[in-house]
Amino acid sequence: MPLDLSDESQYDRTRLRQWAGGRARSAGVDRRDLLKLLAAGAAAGSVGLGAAGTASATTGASATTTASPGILKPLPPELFTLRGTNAETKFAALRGTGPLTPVDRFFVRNHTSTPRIDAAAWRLKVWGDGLAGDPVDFSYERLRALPAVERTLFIECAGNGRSFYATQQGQAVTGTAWTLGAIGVARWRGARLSDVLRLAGVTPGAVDVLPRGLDDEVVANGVNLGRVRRPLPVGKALDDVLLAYEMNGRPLPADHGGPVRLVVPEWVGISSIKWVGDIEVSAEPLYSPWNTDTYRLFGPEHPAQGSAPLTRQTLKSAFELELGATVPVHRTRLLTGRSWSGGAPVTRVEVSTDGGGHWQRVRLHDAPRRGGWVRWSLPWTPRAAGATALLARATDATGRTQPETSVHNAQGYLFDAVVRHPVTVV
Ligand SMILES: Nc1nc2c(c(=O)[nH]1)N[C@H]1C(S)=C(S)[C@@H](COP(=O)(O)O)O[C@H]1N2
Ligand SMILES: [Mo]
Repeated sequence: MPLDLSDESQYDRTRLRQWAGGRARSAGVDRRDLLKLLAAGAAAGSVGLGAAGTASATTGASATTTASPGILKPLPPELFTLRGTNAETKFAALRGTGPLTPVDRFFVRNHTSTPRIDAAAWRLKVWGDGLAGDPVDFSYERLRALPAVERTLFIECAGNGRSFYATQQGQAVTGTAWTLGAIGVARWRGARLSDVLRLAGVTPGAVDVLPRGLDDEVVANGVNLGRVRRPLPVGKALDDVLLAYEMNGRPLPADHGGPVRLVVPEWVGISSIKWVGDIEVSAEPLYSPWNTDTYRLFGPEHPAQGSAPLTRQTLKSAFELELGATVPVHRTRLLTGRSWSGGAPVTRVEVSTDGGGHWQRVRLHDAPRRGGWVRWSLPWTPRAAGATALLARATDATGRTQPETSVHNAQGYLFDAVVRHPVTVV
């Protein structure tokens, strides 16, 4: 039976074997450099590329910075927490905002900084030995003239929630110390990547596509990793991926990849390459640092060479309230929050206001949707003063519920445990 590479698990197992056996090609990084990095990573017990431009989450206090990152939009402190080159959305700032995250509070994750790219001069070059012929160029106008699709989807960093490995589970991880705000949901409008690939002459022999950003090259541990890029299996690329040029009804803002970015439904944020400038279509399997050294699970709980490259995001819930908020006793307030998953729609959410002793099912305000989130609410009247924890626990359509603890991995990806949200009743 032929391999079905649109099946993620088959794809992952296959590519992992090929890469470990030296049969997948390195896309743009010298193999000696990769081996050097892998050796260094193994010696350190983890792989170190995640350290580029990031704060360590190994300490209880999540590191934040006030230095101005290379982000163009305003980052007022009531909407964002700055973390290195990145800006995390404050969940409290989402209260009352509706199902879509407004652009003024949508998180930004930049490996380097936001480039300014003129849409009129922008070109997308599609090339590679997985095409029938020569490279094909698409202008912004040509892309916009293709049939447009619109979808409401989250983009979420694979490391969202990472800091809770340290603060809640006492485990060291590397990478940006996000709390839960490295997610946003937007209405994306764009062309289908499948239409572009077909117009470019993709052949049945194509295996991987490699979209690459026009932002600066990334240097980590003294090694130039080149431009941000991560291979996608051709099955996913031809399935539901967008080349988005609008976000929430407006031209895609520069910080979110304007003029054009990929939006890869339900998959880890790194798949959704911003400022895409070219796409290699390859008849050979490809790897880049973003599917070998990072965005895989490493550590004692995982295979020695690491897990398969990450694909889908996991299950999470967050309250629209500051961590450590102070709330008055005996006064009823409406607790609000959101739950989401890249696996299946969230169908049930339960909340505990007494540190996990009792749970109640909460009212959902949105129909469960793939690739989106549901808003929920619960009136709460604190009965006694003192410190407590609010917990929210989501269950998806497959019956999967957020666990009490998340399986550790060195780079702190895919945190899915129920978060204990501290509050003080006064
Ligand atoms: N070209 C490029 N694409 C990129 C990145 C980047 O730094 N450069 N960051 C990735 C990561 S890790 C994430 S989580 C998302 C973040 O998208 P946002 O900044 O629009 O929220 O973009 C992805 N695409
Ligand atoms: Mo990310």
